[in-house]
Amino acid sequence: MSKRRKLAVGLIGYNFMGKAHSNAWRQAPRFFDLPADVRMKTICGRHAGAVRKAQVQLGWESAATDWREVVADPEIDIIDIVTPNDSHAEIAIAAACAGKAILCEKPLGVSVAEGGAMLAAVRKARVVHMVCHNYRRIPAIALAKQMIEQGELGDRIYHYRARYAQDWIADPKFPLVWRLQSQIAGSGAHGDINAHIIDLGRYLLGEFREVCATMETFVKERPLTAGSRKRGKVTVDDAVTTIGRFRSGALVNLEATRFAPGRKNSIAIEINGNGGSLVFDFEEMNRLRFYDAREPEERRGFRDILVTEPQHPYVGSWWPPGHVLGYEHTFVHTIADFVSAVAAGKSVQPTFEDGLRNQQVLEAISESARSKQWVRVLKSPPTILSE
Ligand code: SOE
Repeated sequence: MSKRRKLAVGLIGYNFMGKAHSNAWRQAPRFFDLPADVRMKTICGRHAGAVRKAQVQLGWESAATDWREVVADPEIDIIDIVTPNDSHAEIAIAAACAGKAILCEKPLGVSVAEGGAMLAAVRKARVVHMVCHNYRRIPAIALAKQMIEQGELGDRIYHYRARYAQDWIADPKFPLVWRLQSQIAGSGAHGDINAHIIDLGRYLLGEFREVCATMETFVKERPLTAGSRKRGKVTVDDAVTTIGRFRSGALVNLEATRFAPGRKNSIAIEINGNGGSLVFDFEEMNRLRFYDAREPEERRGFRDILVTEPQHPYVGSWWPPGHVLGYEHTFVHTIADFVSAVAAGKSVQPTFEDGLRNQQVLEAISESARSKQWVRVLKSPPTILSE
């Protein structure tokens, strides 16, 4: 009998996403029938005390303070990157050179150039690569994808409207954390949460053709740290609004903001086609609303699909119908699919190419906001063409 493979993981980073990913590495093999086992080998972070605490709490075998050591570890098969955005490229490229499979948090890098270099590196090394756009694997979103593909919204999509709204920095006294500094984050609400609804648009409806956008930084200076009198400049956007068009001709309306008091992590999506409409709201993530325009007129109306049936994507591995899932499950699903792909040596969406295409849309939007012009989204980036 052939020995079952065990994939050893090195997680670089340990804060919010570190927790979400650690939980997923632990849960994925417990709930999904995976072709390989997972070994949570090393967690890495710059601060020895904090990373040691995370190691114990999150259940990793060992802790390290230098990511290079983790990437060089011959026992490690997978590098999972959950660090601030400006370090994704360097770590991913080194991991690819070391032959590791890579899961990287979004946004892929801080620019199209970085994304292109990352994609070139993983292609050259022939390693499995994935960007963690976890919301693709909300069962209701995966169901929406199936329904669109099966033509339930008809054969022509008119609109994709998506709003990602948060309020965690709406208070002007909130300090200048790394997410508000362009040299680390690349951009603000744009790369952080607009990236998610761009990804969902691409996943559900295909590539963007052109965009026209505006951005605003409502609070231009903030305390350097909580309660401090010293202030620093906010160098990223607080909100971004975009209209655009997919290559299919469908129209796009996007809004991403961290200035929507009361909206904690709202992702509201509506898609309209000639056969009907779909509505999704992350605050009720186990539901998908569907209007079938082909039903007899007198019986038409939005129907509420509770996406907790075993036939629904991912749900069969969890609880009986009606026992709802949450945010953390989206990471478990992502990691379950990633482990299967790594074990089989196969590609898994969203790949670094998806990450790069996302980055191209992000950059076109930034360029439009800067120039106050419509901007075409590049079809294929020069870095890929010259590979
Ligand atoms: C912070 O805005 C954040 O944690 C994002 O970085 C995540 O990608 C998003 O899903 C939740 O909010």
